[in-house]
Amino acid sequence: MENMSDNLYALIAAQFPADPAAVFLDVESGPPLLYRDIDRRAARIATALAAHGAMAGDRVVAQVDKSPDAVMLYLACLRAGLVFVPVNTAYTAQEVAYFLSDAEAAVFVCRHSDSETAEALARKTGVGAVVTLGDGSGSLLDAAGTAPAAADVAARSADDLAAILYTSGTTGRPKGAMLTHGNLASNALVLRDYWGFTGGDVLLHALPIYHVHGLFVALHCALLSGARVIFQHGFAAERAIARLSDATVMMGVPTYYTRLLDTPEFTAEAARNVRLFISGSAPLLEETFAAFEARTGKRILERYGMTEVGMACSNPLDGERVAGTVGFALPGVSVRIADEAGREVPRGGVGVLEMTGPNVFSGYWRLPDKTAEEFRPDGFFVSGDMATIDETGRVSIVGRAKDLIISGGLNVYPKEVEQCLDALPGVRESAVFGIAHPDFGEGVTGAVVPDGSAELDPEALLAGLADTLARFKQPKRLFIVDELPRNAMGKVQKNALRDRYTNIYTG
Ligand code: MLC
Ligand code: AMP
Repeated sequence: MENMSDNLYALIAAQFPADPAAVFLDVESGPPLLYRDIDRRAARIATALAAHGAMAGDRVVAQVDKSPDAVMLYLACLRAGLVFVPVNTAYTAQEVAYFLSDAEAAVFVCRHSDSETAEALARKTGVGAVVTLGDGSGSLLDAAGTAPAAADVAARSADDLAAILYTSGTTGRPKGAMLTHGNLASNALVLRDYWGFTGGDVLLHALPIYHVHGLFVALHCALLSGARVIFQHGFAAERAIARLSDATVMMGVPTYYTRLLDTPEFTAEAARNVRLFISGSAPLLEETFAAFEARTGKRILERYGMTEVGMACSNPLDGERVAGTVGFALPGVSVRIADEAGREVPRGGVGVLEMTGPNVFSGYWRLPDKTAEEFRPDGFFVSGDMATIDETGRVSIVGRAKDLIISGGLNVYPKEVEQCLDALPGVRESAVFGIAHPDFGEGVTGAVVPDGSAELDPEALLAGLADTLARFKQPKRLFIVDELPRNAMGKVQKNALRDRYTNIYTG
């Protein structure tokens, strides 16, 4: 039975602080967003979306810059029972077209500067309406400014969709992970309590808000505790350091921590008020953990998650934080290590990490076969990460069963990049792989075999990817080779390529 309180928005609104002056988003310029203004603004944006024909359950695709308005758009979608589909602002029009048509978007919210391209995309993909999120004509906020507030929070059950987040995959074709109100609410409550968030916390937020980390993990912890958020437009070490003394918690991908450590102004004094530095989305090197502790006297808390499951494991707030591990399964989450056939391996053994819990997504949007492939019959989701669990239950991620590169906390599936390279004139085949990179953790790297029809130039090949692939997916280095190393079965040996190019970024 539907229960209004299963709408995540209702849970969030129930935690708004009583203090009318309480700040939610403390922005770099302009007035802060106060907690007391959230509901009225969300209700008005909800009305404006409804005026464009968006009804509960419809998808709203948003490719917008990080701003308080973008956060309000998310909250308005929750409130109205709309399914929020955030899209990385780095994605090209070609990439976005896929999401728009696959999600059958009712409304596409874009940047003002993209409105012409967006209109064309919308016509091509059958999207109902295109609106912008800024000043000027066609702005959703203009319409919302004069709109009456939508009356009620939409009734939603825990199983209703709150968001779809697209992740790529080993087939090179993006798939939409369906996250329900129940998934997001359960994970948010667990994290708030596990990490000890209170209304006295101040969160330094420099992450993008189109992925799980910045959108759900960070913002939900703040919203469910009435905490203040120092809301920065992207990560820059100097700007982060300038506000760090006001913060009690910081969340980031490992690149944020290595960039802080590369900045001499980042000192123990600068970090003194921060009770918790949290890292995730990519492996935190043990040397980074150690250097951070040596510099600040604080031990970074590493946690592990995925778009499909939110957060699954975390080092403890009070107990020992061990470098190179991601801690314990969070309350309510069960984890196990299995072999390829799904048989559990003995404690201490290495295998694929599988998990289940109220946080685990309800499947890939309109891909029931793909969904079935990634779940075991007893409901455990197969992560594709290689891991081991020690006798105390502590989990360490030791590798990946999936062919995936994580660059600066962003996933890049080699297959997708290879397909784009292979489609360029003069290319017979290609292989894309990750090489250790001092800033991004892994640098996307490619080897290309010419088909002999033309002389290939790495620069020209990279230019040929500009319109098809987001910048962060484009190889940082490309090598022209006579052939790709293969094993007896004809399979490309990416390990051999990784060995061949091992020092190209670290010198
Ligand atoms: C930007 N570039 C990247 C990149 N980000 N290249 C590779 N990998 C990245 N992650 C490109 C830029 O387009 C630019 O290209 C060049 O690299 C240098 O840009 P920059 O100015 O140094 O980049 P910057 O804007 O500083 O961005 C780097 C970053 C950012 C690390 C700060 O990517 C970031 O905030 N990453 C966090 C991503 C995130 O939130 N992940 C969570 C996913 S959720 P050029 O050549 O034009 O100069 C998830 C689940 C979980 O994974 O567990 O949390
Ligand atoms: P995404 O699909 O963008 O949500 O990325 C999820 C992937 O990020 C996981 O499957 C892991 O491979 C990786 N990941 C997230 N957190 C960690 C971590 N702490 N250590 C190692 N890998 C991580």
